[in-house]
Amino acid sequence: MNTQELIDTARALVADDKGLLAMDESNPTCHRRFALLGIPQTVEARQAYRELIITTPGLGSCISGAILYDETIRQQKKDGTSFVKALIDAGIIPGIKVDAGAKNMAGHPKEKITEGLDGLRSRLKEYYQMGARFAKWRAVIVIGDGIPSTGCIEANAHALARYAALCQEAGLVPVVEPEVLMDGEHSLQRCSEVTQEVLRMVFNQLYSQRVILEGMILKPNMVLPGLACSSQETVDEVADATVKCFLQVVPAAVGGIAFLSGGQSGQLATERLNAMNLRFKSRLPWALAFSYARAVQQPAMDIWRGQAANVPAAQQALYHRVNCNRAARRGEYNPSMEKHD
Ligand code: 5MM
Repeated sequence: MNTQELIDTARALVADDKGLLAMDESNPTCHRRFALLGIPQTVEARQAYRELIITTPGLGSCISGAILYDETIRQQKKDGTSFVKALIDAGIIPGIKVDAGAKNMAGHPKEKITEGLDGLRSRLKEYYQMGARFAKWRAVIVIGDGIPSTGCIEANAHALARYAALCQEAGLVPVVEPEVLMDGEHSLQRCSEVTQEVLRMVFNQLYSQRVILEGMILKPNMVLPGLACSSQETVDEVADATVKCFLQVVPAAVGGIAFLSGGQSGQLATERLNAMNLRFKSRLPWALAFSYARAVQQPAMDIWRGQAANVPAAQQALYHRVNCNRAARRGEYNPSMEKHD
């Protein structure tokens, strides 16, 4: 294991106020999003959409790394250039989602366990040879009556730590993603308690598995009230609750934090990230960055709708969102940017 290479990659992923672009939707997720817009659910459409993203002019000025999916990392642009080379040429580090998805957890109704450890060592070796320098694994935690259970949190945290250790052995920076879902009626306070409990367990397990914290990135949820909660806190209240929670449980050595958007609108995900950086950046031990999928891609997909003629406008919409999020990393985003880029 080359520890310095891992640390350098982790640093590069959060350097220059850039963020990660999550474009690792599995085919079923990608198809669900295509279906809503009447886009054909075919390999050709998936290739065309991913080429649109990767060739967005200026993408590399706001995005440090792109998380690909197994199909995507093997694909090429129409001119034959591999997506991996196109990303590297744009100054973007290729990454890869390596979990096999969140499945129903035996004995734990309504809870999920992420699978994918079997054979992971050899898959990571292949991805490294293909040019990936970081990887991602997502665990899903649901808040509800009597859940999450300790058994679910423990099992997911253990899998995340086993995955992270294997990544570092293979020279890949692990992006560790324990996502507490927004679905439900729970309060912001409840989300904060659950997020803290989950992160505590995750870092205990990372420690047990001897993961080098400087050579990893944490990809967490923000601390938010459930989507169906009657009380929806302000942007500043969310920023305060999120930073307060993380200061309690995330070790200062961690290479960086890159939030998932989790179903927030593009603008709200930007505003909340901006508020955290505006209010706290100078006092935090880690960078607060972004690793959004829906919150940066959705406007572009809505414009594209599978039509080649819409590619330039869709790329502008994608660039606009990543540029707003880069501003949010500096605490310099202003909603007026939504009208005049
Ligand atoms: C939570 O999802 C991750 C971040 O995306 P959002 O910013 O939209 O929340 C994302 O990387 C996610 O892990 C992949 O899109 C997952 O795709 P699958 O198809 O595995 O659910």
